[in-house]
Amino acid sequence: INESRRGCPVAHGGMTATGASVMDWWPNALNLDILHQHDTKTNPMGADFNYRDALRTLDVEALKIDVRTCLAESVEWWPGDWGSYLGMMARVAWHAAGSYRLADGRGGAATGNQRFAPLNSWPDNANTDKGRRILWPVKKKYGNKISWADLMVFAGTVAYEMAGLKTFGFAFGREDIWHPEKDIYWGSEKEWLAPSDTRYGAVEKPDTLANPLAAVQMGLIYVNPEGVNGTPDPQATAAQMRETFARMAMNDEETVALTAGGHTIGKCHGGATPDNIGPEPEAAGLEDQGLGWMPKNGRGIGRNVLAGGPEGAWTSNPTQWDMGYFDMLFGHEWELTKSPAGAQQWKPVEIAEEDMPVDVEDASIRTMPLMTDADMALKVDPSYRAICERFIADPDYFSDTFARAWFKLTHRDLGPKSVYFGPYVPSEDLIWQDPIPEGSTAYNVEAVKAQIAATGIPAAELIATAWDSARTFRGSDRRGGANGARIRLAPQKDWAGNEPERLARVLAALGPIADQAGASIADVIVLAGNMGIEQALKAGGFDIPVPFTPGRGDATQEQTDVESFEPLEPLADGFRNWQKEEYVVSPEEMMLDRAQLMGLTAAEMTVLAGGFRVIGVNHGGSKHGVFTRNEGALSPDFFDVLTDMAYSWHPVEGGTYEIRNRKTGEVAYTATRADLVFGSNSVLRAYAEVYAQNDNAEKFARDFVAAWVKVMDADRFDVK
Ligand code: HEB
Repeated sequence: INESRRGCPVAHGGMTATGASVMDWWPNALNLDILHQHDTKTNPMGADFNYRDALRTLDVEALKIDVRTCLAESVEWWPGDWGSYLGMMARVAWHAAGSYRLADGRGGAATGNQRFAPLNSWPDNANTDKGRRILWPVKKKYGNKISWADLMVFAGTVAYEMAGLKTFGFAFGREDIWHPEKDIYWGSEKEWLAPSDTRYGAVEKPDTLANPLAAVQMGLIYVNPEGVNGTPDPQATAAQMRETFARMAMNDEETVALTAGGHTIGKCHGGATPDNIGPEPEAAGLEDQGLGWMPKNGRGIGRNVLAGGPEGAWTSNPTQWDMGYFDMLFGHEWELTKSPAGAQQWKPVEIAEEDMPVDVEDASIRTMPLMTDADMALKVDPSYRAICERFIADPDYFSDTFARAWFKLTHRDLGPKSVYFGPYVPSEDLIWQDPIPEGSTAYNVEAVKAQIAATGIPAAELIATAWDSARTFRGSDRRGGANGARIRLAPQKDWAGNEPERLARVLAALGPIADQAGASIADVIVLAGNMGIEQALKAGGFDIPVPFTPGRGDATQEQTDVESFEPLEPLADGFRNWQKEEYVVSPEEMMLDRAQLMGLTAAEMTVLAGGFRVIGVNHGGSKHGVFTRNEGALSPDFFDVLTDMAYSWHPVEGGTYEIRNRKTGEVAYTATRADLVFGSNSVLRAYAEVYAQNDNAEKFARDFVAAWVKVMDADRFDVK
C-alpha cells in the first residue's frame, strides 16, 4: 500500500470530523473568520438577488391565508395540540427573537439563524424544528419572496391573531443567512444546561451575569422554567427574569405582559420520559433528516410529546386569547409537583373540573394545568404582581401592552423603520426604533464645504468627530451610526471615547453651518470628516474624491432612549488607538469585535487603522502607532515601518511597545497591541504587506477611502 494513502481512502479536505483546526492548535490567535461570514460563496441566491425587491412581488394577503390554513390543519406525522399549531408557532417566533441581547445587539430573529447550529439544537429549542417543517409547504410555495426569518416571525404573529389578539402590526424585511454565525458568544460552558454558576459572579446576584449574555444557562433562551439551577423558588426566579429581560431592553411591565400573554396560548410538553427521545438535530442520524428529539421507544406525539420537561397548559382555553392566564394563576393556590418527565412545576391545590384544560387529543379528557417557576414569579414578586393586578383590572390594557411588547420583541433586532416592509407596518413611531426624522438633500453641498473650510478646524478633529459619530453602528441590530447625529445628545456627547471637550468645540462650529444651509448636522459632521480625509489625501499626493451621500436626519433628545444607548458606548477603539480601561479582553480582540459589528472585512480594518495612524486621529493625540515623519498626510508609512526589518520591537511597562532602530537601539516609535497585531497576526500581516508594497500606494489610498465611506454610510438604509 502506498504509505500516504494508508488509513484514509479519500482526500482529507472532506474529513470534517477529524483533525484539529488551526484555532484548536493556537487558540490565542485572533480568529478573523468572524469578519468573513455570509460570503457570496455561501449564498445560493447570488449577488444580484435583492430580498426587498423580491418582497415587492409577494402577495401578502395570499400568504397570510396560507399561513392561517397551515396553522389550522393538523398533520399526521406531528399532530397539532387541540388540532392546531398556535402555541407551537408562537414559541418558534419567540425563541427566534428571544436570543437577542442589547449588549452587543447580536442574536434575534432577523437572520433565520434558528435553522442552524447551535440554535437549531439548543435544548430549549426542542421541537421548533417541527414548527419549521410544518411551515415548509408555505415556504416552498412562496420561495424567494419570503425568507425563513420573516416566515417564522410572521407565523408566530398570525398565531396570536388567530387566537383572537389584536396585533400591533408586522414588518417583513428579515434576510436569511446561510450558515451558522461565528460572531455570537453564547457562553463558555461545554455542557448543555450546565448550572448557571460559571456565568455569574454570584448566582444569587443576577446582575453579575457575564456580558453580553442574557440567558441564565447554556442552551436556554432565558431563565430555567424549573427555577434557578432547577430548584424552584419563584422569588429567586423573578430576580433572574428581571435581569434577563432587561438585557434585551424589556422593563417589568413588558416582561409580565410577554410572559402572561405568551403563556395564554399553548402548553408545556413533558408527556414522556427523556429516554424516549433521540438526539438533537445536529447530532441525529441521517435517517432523522434534520429533525431532532425524535421519539425512539414508543409513542412520542400528541399527549406524549417531550420538549422542555414540564407538562400542561396554563389556561382553560389554550387556543384562545383571553384573561385565562390570570384567572388560573390568581384564582388558585399552587403547590410543587413533578411532570411525567420528572421536571419541577406547580399545580393547583384545588381546581374545579370545568376550569381544567382538555387533553390535546381527546376533548372529553380534562388535564391538570401548570405554572412554571417563572409563571409563579409573576404572582410572588411584588412589582410583577402589581403589574398583573393592573392587567387584571383592565384587559384591554393587557392586550395592547402585550401586542406592543410582542412587536418590540420580534422587531427589536431588525433595524430602523426604513427597513420595514409590507402592509402591516404600524405608522406610530416607537422610542426603541431610535426614530430619525427625514433629512434634506436640497442644500448646496459646495457652499457648506466652503463654510466648513472657513472654520479652520484641523482635519484630524473633523475626521475624529465624523468617525466617532459613525463608529457606533452595529450591523447586529442595525443601531447606532452617524444618521440622527445622536453624538450631540445624551448619553453620547459625554462618552470619554468621544473626547467631549473637542466634540463640543467642533459641534459648536458645525451646528450653525447646518442650520443656515438647511442641512442636518448629521450630514455636516460626515461632510466635514470627508473634507478632513480629502485634505490628508492631498497632503499625501493623492487626488481621489471622497463620495458623500446627503440626506441624514437629526434626532432629538426626546427621540432618544438614553438608557438603551448606553450599551453602544465604545469601551475601546483600536482605530483611534484607545481604550477606556484595562479589560480581560485584549485591545486587538476589541478592535476585531468592533470591526465585525461595523461590517468591515479584515482588509478594510487593516487599511483604516493604518491610514488613521498616520493622519493622526488617535484619541487624546497619543503618538502610539504614528509611524511616520509626516503626520497628517495619508501615506502607507504605517505599513512601511511595520514591515521594515531595520526595527526591533520591545514590550515596555504599561502594556505598550517600543520600536527601536536595530543598529543604534534608538527608540523610533511607540506602539500598542492594536498596532503590532497587524504585523504579528499572519493574516493581518499579509494585508499589511499588500499596503506596504511599492506598487500599492495608490491602491492603499483608494481602499482607505472606500472603507471610510462604507463606515460613514453603514446606517443609510434609507438609500440602500
Ligand atoms: Fe414560554 C412554552 C418557559 C417566556 C411563549 N414556555 C413554554 C414552555 C416552557 C416555557 C418550559 C414549554 C415548552 C414545551 O413545549 O414543552 N417561557 C418560559 C419561561 C419564560 C417564558 C421560563 C421566561 C419567563 N414564553 C415566554 C414568552 C413568550 C412565551 C416571553 C412569548 C411572548 N411559551 C410561549 C408559548 C409556549 C411556551 C406560546 C407554548 C408552546 C407550545 O404550545 O408548543
